[in-house]
Amino acid sequence: MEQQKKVMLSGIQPSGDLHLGNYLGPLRHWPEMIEEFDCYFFMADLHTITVRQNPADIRRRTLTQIAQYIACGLDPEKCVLFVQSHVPAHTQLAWVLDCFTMFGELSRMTQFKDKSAKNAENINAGLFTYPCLMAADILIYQPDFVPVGEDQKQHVEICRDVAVRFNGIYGDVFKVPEPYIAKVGARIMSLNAPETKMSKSLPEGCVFLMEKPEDIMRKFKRAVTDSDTERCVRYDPQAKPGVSNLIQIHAAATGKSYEVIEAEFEGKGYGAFKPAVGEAVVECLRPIREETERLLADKTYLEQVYRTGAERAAYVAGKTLRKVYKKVGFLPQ
Ligand code: ATP
Ligand code: LTN
Repeated sequence: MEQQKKVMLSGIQPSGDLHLGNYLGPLRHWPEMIEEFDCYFFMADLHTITVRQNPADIRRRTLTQIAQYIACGLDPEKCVLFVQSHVPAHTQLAWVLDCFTMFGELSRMTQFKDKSAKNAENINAGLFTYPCLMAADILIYQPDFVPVGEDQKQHVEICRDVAVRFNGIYGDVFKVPEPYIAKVGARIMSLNAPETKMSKSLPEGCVFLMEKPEDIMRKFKRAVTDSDTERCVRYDPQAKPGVSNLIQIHAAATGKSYEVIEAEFEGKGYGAFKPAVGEAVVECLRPIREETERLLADKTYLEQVYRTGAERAAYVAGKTLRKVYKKVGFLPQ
């Protein structure tokens, strides 16, 4: 009998253009998974409106993100690619999960604390219950694994807690998924502030996937290195956060080990190292940018991809939602 494939799911919000942190953290690993697992990858557009957005930007970024997913190697024939808002079962399940998630649990979420500190004038209910929608995104496909960057681990943990709580009351409805966090690249730091993670909200320290090679080189040449007297290329995140981040980026972009990189730049200093990392990144991103541009010129193809994806996703999501509705006692239609 053919063994059933394990299921994997992940998404990224189209709230900013995709950057090197998104790529070297989770996205780069997704294509390896599509052969081995049944994979669902989506554009988490519903999540973006917890912060005020320009509507035209959401549309443009969502479409670009689909093209980028494909350009990074996610073959739409081999995995399910879709837009979150095209599958209403996510929000339907989210409401149910809202009622099984505690105020105290949500108050402890670091992302909520960070984002509400940054947007003090718009601490809306969606920002607070965001983890319930994320739990619904996940649980509705019954995945075994959720590949994300380290900063999302807490959200996957609350999702597991809610699933266990729900299963404890109604029986085994949800599979309890594991977060899956790659070691190299799990946390790419900002190029000009290596103590904070690379993020679109700090654009000078952030390299975007669609950025021109000359802009990428400029950002790497200006990258903050450390003020220690040693000035050698050595991986030591405590003493040398800036250089260690660059080593990590080089390693993730080229597949070389930290030791090989250290040996390659022994005695060469930061002046030679920074442009070399820039070049490695430019070469790593070039095929992705070119393929994304090619795909964006073919809107009909992209539309067909996300329509088919939404149909396939809705079929699976509908099954879980019907089971949940029945368990909680809603009268069947
Ligand atoms: P924000 O600026 O709102 O924090 P972001 O730019 O960090 O957003 P997200 O949409 O939150 O991007 O992240 C999408 C995915 O990329 C998540 O799985 C997240 O863990 C991962 N990720 C984001 N930034 C990094 C980073 N610097 N290093 C590694 N992974 C990252
Ligand atoms: N919260 C995530 C995006 C996201 C997600 C998900 C990731 C929304 N739903 C489900 C994995 C699984 C973020 O901000 N990066």
